[in-house]
Parts: sequence; C-alpha cells; structure tokens
Amino acid sequence: MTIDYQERIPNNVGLAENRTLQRALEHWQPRFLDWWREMGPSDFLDCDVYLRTATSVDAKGWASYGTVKMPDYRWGIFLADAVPDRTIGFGDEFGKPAWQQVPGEHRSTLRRLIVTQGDTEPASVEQQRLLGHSCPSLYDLRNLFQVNVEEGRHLWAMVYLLHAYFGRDGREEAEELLTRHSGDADKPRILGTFNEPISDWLSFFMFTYFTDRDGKFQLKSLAESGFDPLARSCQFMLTEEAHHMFVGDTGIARVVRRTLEVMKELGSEDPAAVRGKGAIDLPTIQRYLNFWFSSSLDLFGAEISSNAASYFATGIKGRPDEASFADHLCKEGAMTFEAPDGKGGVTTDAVPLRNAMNEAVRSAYVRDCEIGVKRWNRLIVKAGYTSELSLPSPRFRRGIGAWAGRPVDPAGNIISAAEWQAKLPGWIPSEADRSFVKSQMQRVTTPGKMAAWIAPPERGINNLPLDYEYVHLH
Ligand code: BYC
Repeated sequence: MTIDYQERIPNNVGLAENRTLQRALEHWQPRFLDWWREMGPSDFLDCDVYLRTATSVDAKGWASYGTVKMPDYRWGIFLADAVPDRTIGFGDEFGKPAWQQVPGEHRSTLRRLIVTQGDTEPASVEQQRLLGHSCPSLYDLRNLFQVNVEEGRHLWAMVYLLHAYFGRDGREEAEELLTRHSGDADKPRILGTFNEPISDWLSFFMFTYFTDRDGKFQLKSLAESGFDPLARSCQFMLTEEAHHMFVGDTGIARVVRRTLEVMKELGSEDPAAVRGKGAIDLPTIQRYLNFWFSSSLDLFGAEISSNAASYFATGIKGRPDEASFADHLCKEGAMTFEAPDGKGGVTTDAVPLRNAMNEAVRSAYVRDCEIGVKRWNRLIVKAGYTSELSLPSPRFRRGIGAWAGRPVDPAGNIISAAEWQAKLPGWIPSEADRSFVKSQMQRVTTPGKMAAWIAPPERGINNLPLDYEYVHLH
C-alpha cells in the first residue's frame, strides 16, 4: 500500500478519516520535533543527509533514497498490510480471530508492553546523540543518522498505537515517552541497557549488533500478537531493524579487519603495540563485546516469568516465527535450565514451557549472536592468527534472572565474590580502555576516507561509490 506523503503525518492508516486522532497526533508532532532538536543528533540539524524513507510497506519497494535534512525527514505511521481473516496463532486463544480493538481485560498489559517497546526507541537516539562529532567517515555518519531517524519512526509507530487505541491514558503515556531520558537520574528509560552511555563508535557497533538484535527478537514476538495493529506495526519495523544490525555486524567486522592489518604490519599481537598504531586491539574488542552482550541478555527478562506465561496464554505476545513451531499451546512439557543452587553449585530447574518463554527466546537470540562472532573469527583465522572472539557465558554479569548479581566468570564458572571484584575490570572495558578508544574517535569527514582504527566497508550505500558525500556538512 502506498503511503500518502501529502499528509502532514505520512501514513497508510487512513488518518484523514479520523479527525480526532489526526488532531491528537498533530498535537504530539511538534513535541516530537522539539525532542528531536534537543535530544537527537546534536548540531547536525542543517546537514543534508543521504537517507532512505519508506514509500510503501511491501517487502521490495519500500525504500526511496534522497538527500534530506533530518528535521524534515517524513516520520510517519506505517503498518504492514493486513492479513485477511487473521487468527491468533498461539496460546489459549489459538485459532480465534485476531483483535482489531484492545480487549478490555488486556488493556493495561498491552499498554505496558507498547510503552516498554516505545521507550527503547527514543532512548537509543539519546544514547547516540553525540557520536556524530567523532564519526570515522561520512559513510558511517550517514548510517548513524539512518538508524536514528528510523528509531524515531519506531517511536511514532508505538505512539500511534497509544493514541489510537488507549484513549487518554495512551496520550499521557505518549507524552511521557518524551520526558524520560536515557541515563537521567530522576527519570531514566525503562530498561537497563538503554541507560548505558554510548560515547564511542565501538560501543555503537556493539549496541547495533547486540541490542538491536534483542529488538529483532522482541519485535518478532510482538509481530505474532493477537492485537493485530501491534502485530502489523512490528512487522514493518522489522524491515527497518535489519539495516541496524547490518551496521553493527559490518562495523565490528571492519574494526577487526583493521586491527588484523595493523597486527600484520607490526608482526605482533601485542595490544600496546596495536594501540600505538591507532588500532583497537582484539582483547579490548572482546571486553566491549562482553559488556554489550551481557547487558542485552537482560532485556529478555527472567528465565522463569509469570508475565511471559500470561502474555503467551492470553495471545498478547508469542514467540518469534511462531508458525515454525509444532505446538502452539505449550500447555505441556518443560524447559530445563541451570540456575545457581545457592551453595556455590548449579542445579537444573525444569520450568513449564509457558513460564520459560523468555529463556526460549533468549536462547534463540544467543544462537543468532553466534553467527556474527563466527564470521569475525573467520577473518582472524584467514589473517593467520589463532586468537578468537567469543560470547561470554549467559551467566556472566547478569542483572536480571536466576544469575543476577552472581559472581561468574566469562566461561560460566562460579567464583568467589572477591575474585569477581578483582577480575571484573579485566573482563569489561576499564576506564583506561574507554579513554583509549575515545581518544581514537577523531572525526573524519573527507569523502571516502576512514579513521585509522576501522577498515573501509566493502561497498557504498545503494550502489553509490564509497567516496560519495553521504552527508553534506556545510
Ligand atoms: N531492565 O517477568 P520478568 C529495541 C523488569 S529492544 C529493567 O522477568 P518480562 C531496540 C520487567 O519489566 C526491544 N527492568 O520480565 C533496540 C518486570 O518489571 P515489573 C524492546 C527489566 O515482563 C535497539 C520485572 O523486571 N522491546 O526494540 O517477562 C534500539 C520482572 O519481569 C529488565 C521489548 O522489550 C531490564 N533489562 O519481560 C532501539 C518488548 N528486564 O513488571 C530499540 C516489550 C525485565 O516487575 N517488553 N525487567 O515491574 C517486554 O516484552 C517485557 O517487558 C520484557 C521483560 C521482555 C522486557
């Protein structure tokens, strides 16, 4: 379905036919723009950026590329096409018609999930707002801004649902989404990872690889929802999310490639020598990986969750690709997982499937994360080295669930609290690591040129050459 760009708020939801809703959203729009100017990419409002914008929601033809100033980006409301006679695909409501309105009994749960999802979107823009000042290339700067404007649109997607389906409470929640801020001591963002600072590009690539991938799994789960407008919103958001993970995956690969080049030039793997040449040594990359992977694991919630069981039972939130499972009821059976036994050992818990949904989705996420790690390791092997990057154990540095606050090393061994305290600084980026990485973040804005710590990408955007001026800075 083509999107109407003549409207003040581009949309494919027939906004013009619902004057009350249109007025409410037009009232929210200037607040969003104020937020963007204040909390979005700082000092780049006047730049011309080569961005893609959605023009239709079908899989092939949705992206149109052109030069835009970010505040003029056409943020809008786009739902994937409706599936005629769609039914709920899981839980106790299996086979019943999907809901076109919010069932009264699920109102507060759905609102809460939509708010939680919506909260992450502006949070990530806030986290990344200063990165433009230290971009390693114009290509990367453009990708950062593409990610930012699309996260802004994802916020629009959730705000539309709040306004259209949740009355006054929904409008109030939409306002609140612009008043909580990432890292704010008084009004932080809802989920932990979205309050972590992203003050260098290595963190940005880790975040887009690991945290946006949580986004993929959560959006896929919500795309199965019995609440059809939520399912269709998330379906379309997923097409945009794919590029964000690409930015992370290729970004980390390029950092690794550059490091390997420098190691070869030097004939040494010595981290200090690698740093001396302006590249980021592999152990530092591993520490950043440990930090963002462990933080992102918490975003799936606890292993045993009555919330998750009830989302599934009631048809509110399913599993990614629900159709690929044989059993959509999950009334029987259990999932086993290991938890600390409280005496320094490990015990195996069997949890009814519905209560273990968070863990099932987290396990699929871990498998997905491993794909990139294998790819980066292939680069290392190809360059003739034996070191490896690896995902730390999912027990490591957890803040949510059975392993929360437990002293566990990256290999998954339970250790003493004292050993944990002493060794943690070597497992995640230390202050010295962060200040070294930050010191390398020198802004490079000559078209086609890259900072010393990152290799060029394999190709440009939309078949344009690498030295295309993706952002015109004036
Ligand atoms: N931090 O039963 P439990 C994305 C809370 S990312 C703080 O274990 P549940 C994006 C939880 O809220 C995807 N609190 O968890 C990526 C609950 O609180 P209450 C975002 C946390 O409810 C990059 C309590 O702990 N989307 O899109 O089964 C850039 C115990 O709850 C955390 C969603 O998250 C945490 N990490 O599952 C831009 C989807 N984890 O009720 C965007 C919507 C748990 O005791 N959210 N808690 O006060 C959900 O589906 C669920 O809320 C969660 C938690 C999966 C997050």
